[in-house]
Amino acid sequence: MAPQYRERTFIAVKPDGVHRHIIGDIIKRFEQKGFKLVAMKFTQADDALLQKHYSALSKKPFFPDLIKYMSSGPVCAMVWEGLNVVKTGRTMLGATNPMDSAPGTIRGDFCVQVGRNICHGSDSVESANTEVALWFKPAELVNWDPVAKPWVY
Ligand code: RTP
Repeated sequence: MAPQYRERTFIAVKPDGVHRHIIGDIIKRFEQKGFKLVAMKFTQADDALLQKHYSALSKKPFFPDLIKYMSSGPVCAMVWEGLNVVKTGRTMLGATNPMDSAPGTIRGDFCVQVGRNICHGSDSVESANTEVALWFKPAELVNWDPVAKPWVY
């Protein structure tokens, strides 16, 4: 398949999304959009992993609370693939602060506070590649061809 259709992003349902039973809805949105799931893992992330994942935010005043929140329960970590999946995935999530997330987006539909904003999505292709490599081993990424592919592209 042409490389532009092989773009990948890292999406994670955060502990509040898991506790509120929203994993299925988030998967459904990405599937219905036409993206392809290539990896998924239900896991309790430790502080070391989360500190690496959010290293760019380490100087922010909310960093300790962010690590505490993200380690407060399991997360559902996923890799999704498809044309412009990084940018489109961010659009589907909505603005970081749910106060500004449009209705119809995941955050716009399911949450109210920035410190409990349900879902993570990579913000660039470069971050996506780093995050996928941080959360998954190469052997955990499944290469497969969905039957519906000719109708999406
Ligand atoms: P994420 O990485 O989780 O997808 O979020 P993002 O790119 O939309 O936003 P970012 O600025 O990277 O922030 C990461 C997460 O930190 C929490 N946050 N809390 N208390 C606060 O002011 C504040 N600001 C950000 C949110 O959980 C945000 O998603």
